Amino acid sequence: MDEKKRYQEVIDLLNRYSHEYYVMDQPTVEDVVYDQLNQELLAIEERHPDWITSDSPSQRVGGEVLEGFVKVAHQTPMLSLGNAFSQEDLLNFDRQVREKVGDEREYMCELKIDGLAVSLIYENGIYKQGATRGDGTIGEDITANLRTIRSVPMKLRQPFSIEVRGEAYMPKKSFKELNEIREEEGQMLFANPRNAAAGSLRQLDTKVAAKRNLDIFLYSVADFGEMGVAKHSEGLEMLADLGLKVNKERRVCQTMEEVFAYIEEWTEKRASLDYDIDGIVLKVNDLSQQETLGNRVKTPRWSIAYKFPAEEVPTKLLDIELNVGRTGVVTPTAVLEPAFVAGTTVSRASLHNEDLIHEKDIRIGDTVVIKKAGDIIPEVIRSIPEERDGTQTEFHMPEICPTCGSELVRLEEEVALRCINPKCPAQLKEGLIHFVSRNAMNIDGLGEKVVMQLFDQQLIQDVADLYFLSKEELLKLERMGEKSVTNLLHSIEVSKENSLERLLFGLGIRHVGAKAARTLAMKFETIDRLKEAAKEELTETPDVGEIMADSVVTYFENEEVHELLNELKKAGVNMTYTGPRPSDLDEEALVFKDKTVVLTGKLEQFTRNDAKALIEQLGGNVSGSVSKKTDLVVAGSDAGSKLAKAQELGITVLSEADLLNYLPDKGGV
Ligand code: 0OX
Repeated sequence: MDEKKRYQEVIDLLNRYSHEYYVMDQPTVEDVVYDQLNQELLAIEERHPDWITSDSPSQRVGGEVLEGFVKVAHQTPMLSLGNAFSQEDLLNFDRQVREKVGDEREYMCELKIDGLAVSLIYENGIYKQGATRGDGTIGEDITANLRTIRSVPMKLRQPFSIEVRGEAYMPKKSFKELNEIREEEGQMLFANPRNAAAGSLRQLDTKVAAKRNLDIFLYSVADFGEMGVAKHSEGLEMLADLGLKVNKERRVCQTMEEVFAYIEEWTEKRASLDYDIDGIVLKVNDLSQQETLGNRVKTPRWSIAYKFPAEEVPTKLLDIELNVGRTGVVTPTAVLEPAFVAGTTVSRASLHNEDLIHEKDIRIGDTVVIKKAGDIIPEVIRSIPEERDGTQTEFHMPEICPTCGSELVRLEEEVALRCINPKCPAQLKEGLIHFVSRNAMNIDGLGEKVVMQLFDQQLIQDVADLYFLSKEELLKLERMGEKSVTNLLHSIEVSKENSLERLLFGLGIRHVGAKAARTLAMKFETIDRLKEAAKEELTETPDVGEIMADSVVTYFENEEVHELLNELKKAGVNMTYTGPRPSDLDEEALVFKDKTVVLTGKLEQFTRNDAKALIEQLGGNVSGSVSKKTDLVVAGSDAGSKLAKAQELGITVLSEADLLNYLPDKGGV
């Protein structure tokens, strides 16, 4: 036989056997048959290296060493899921669904695989790109690492161009084996299969990823509607028919009773699965109903995740420490004998306030039960009084601040005790940490540890001092070399240009969060105008209530605040709003007012986020998928199915150049 033809035949056979083994879990041939064919493949490829294509099974073993991960923009945002923690939450979800689409709704119930959301792009049926979810808009290109997963087909059964999404995970067995090997080799152990999967997919050496035995389940398509199916369940069958691995434990339910029965069944059976699940996903099965329900910014309204109750673990309460926060609130914190809960070791947990400690009858030295609320925040749930041996002691809040010694006060209607000394070092420190943090002045290279050192060595007392730090002073700090000092000074310099809302938020005025800071900055434009604003003027601002207005007025009445602002001004810190300003545009300029706009293809002049911001500034809403409700589509180069769909539906298509014309400084607006 013609060798080229045989080469293709061998590839097809290997792909078929792989599918039977890795996807269907139903092998039809002995391992030796597979191995022989594989040898034959390698021999042919050695003779004809130029024949090797990226979909050859030989390409799965890795070998490529990457320099880093390239960012990729998702054409359709990769959504995540809202959470439900009780039957009540699920009934609420169902009620909201029925309010919008009527009582005739059915749900697909799926296991919630505890892995990493990924997307796979196939072009004409050939695997082209794999990416992580990232923030949902921009992820990382992990094409090579995902290729090493045997159940990811390199070629679909039909030459479809689709983007499928699913969860890459590490089976429990592979995780156990991996950690056993790592333990023998004295390497750090992975906390759970999820972290191990994430670590494996972030390997730059694809050979390492190839050895990690990862697996995948696919559960959606960027746009199921494009595949000509009417239901999510039909879409999943189609994915399976294409050769993709779809979890078979799914079930369509007509009533909430059926949904609860499914949840109960899997709550019991989850331990017997060979992969971790952390809940159940509910999806409205009808795709047109999904479209009616639509999406929030990051989560769909047609789907929700029920999370299994958190794992509860007993441990010892060794001590209760006191922490003084930025606003002076003194919080008791549990110091615990380290315990492993939901994937990480927990050794501290907030106890919130004295009343709660007494309500839960928690004493120092007790055996207590801990869990992670929402699987993230460690919490002491209760004590086990039966385990007391008489050495336990009751806890009482001190009357004075543990840091500065001034008397603690309980403000009206608050449970918390506060230190109201504005010069309390603990508060000043926390205030400084807040000032430089990401949502405030965003000073890179100024982490908590550096701020603490600067403060403890009395190099800074207030936030203005940051702007008068010298190179010599910084070089004296621990672990600060020439390079980090230069970088830090640069970041400090850059922060002077921040728009006013960052400064306002950073100052830590009570009750003024990041959002309110933006609203205030946008309305009053300069800090001097805000400083003079009367309470009435403040409460006229959207989102600003009485309490916040009082707090702002009181803050700016303070003589010390005036001095601080003068120092900041002297340092050259900007105190004017320079962010986007939709109110500048008159109504006529809002060219996209109330229009739903979809972005597709590659844009050269804009990042996706900038294009989105511009459209929103011009009154529009940006949506991820093209439907009858879409008013406009902006198509960059290489626009694919969305453009085709827009044309099919007769929707107006704009080019990137059209969009550029709307830029305020291009005279378009
Ligand atoms: C899972 C899982 C996650 C994705 C965005 C809208 C619906 N971890 O197993 N997400 C989804 O679907 C979401 N389904 C799943 N089965």
